[in-house]
Amino acid sequence: MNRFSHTLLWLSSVLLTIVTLSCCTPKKAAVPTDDPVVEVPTFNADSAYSYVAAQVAFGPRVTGVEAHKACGDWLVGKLHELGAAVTEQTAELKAYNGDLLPARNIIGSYRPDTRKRVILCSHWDSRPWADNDPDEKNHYTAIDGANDGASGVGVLLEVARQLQQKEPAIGIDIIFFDAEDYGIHSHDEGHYVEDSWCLGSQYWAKQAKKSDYMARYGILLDMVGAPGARFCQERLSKRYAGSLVDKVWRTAHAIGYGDYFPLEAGSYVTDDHLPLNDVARIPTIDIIPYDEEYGFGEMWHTVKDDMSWIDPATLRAVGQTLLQVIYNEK
Ligand code: AHN
Ligand code: ZN
Repeated sequence: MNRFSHTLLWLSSVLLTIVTLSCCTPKKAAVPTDDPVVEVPTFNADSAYSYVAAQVAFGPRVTGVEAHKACGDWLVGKLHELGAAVTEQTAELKAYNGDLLPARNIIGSYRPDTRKRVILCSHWDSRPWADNDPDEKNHYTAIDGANDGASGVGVLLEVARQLQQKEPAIGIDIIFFDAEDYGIHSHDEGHYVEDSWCLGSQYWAKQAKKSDYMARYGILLDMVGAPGARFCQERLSKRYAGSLVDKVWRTAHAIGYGDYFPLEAGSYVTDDHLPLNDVARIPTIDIIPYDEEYGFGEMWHTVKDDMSWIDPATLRAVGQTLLQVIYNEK
């Protein structure tokens, strides 16, 4: 062997080694991650629907009336039965018209021991007046609030039932706010008072601010039951908790509910998420179907807001998205 062929042999063996090494080195993408894929439970829309119906069956849950008291007791009992640690916050809150309201915020906590917490919330009271009804003789009639009130609570009770069956990696506080819908009657403008809506959540947020309570974020559900609902991205949610809006909408699209969650900005809505963001400083979003053309829908604050407006498919789109989000938290 001469010197030249010696070098050639050496070179080819080096090359072979490089080729062999490079083809056998695992690619980065193939490295297994140490995060196991989480099994997310399946939301039962019929169960959620039955929880909505059970609330509506009490009659209008106007803060202070008998049906409100009875439904509040039922909610406390239900959360307890579903394995939550239940606490109640009661306060006498003054409505814009001077009515003194015996308000109850009802809270069901899962894993109350951990500091890693997420809030899921909805209001449970129903509006005392159908002031948006096309028929003016209904303007002082209380509404069923099947969509406006009971739908969000129904979805959250089904989430609670799932939490009882499978413990999440984080703590969850389910909060049912009272006296959201006692806001100024639209034919009573002479009585204008600021912040007449969301009295229960305003109270809750003030107490939370005084305590050492904290949560990573909150998700508010409002009117999540109507057929074909479109939850555009409410603007205060985007402003206060933009990355959470992205996460929730991305999740809805990933599991096939993109039609319910268009990637479009909605309007600014004064709702229970405002005091949570502004006073308690917990980044909170509102899943609410505001539409530029139809507003909150033709049944909004009318006597038509009854069970005929509740579609289990919409409850499922919202509930399954919530489960997907919370079971993926660490
Ligand atoms: C106002 O109409 C000011 N806010 C809408 C919040 C709401 C009322 N949600 C349900 N009913
Ligand atoms: Zn309302």
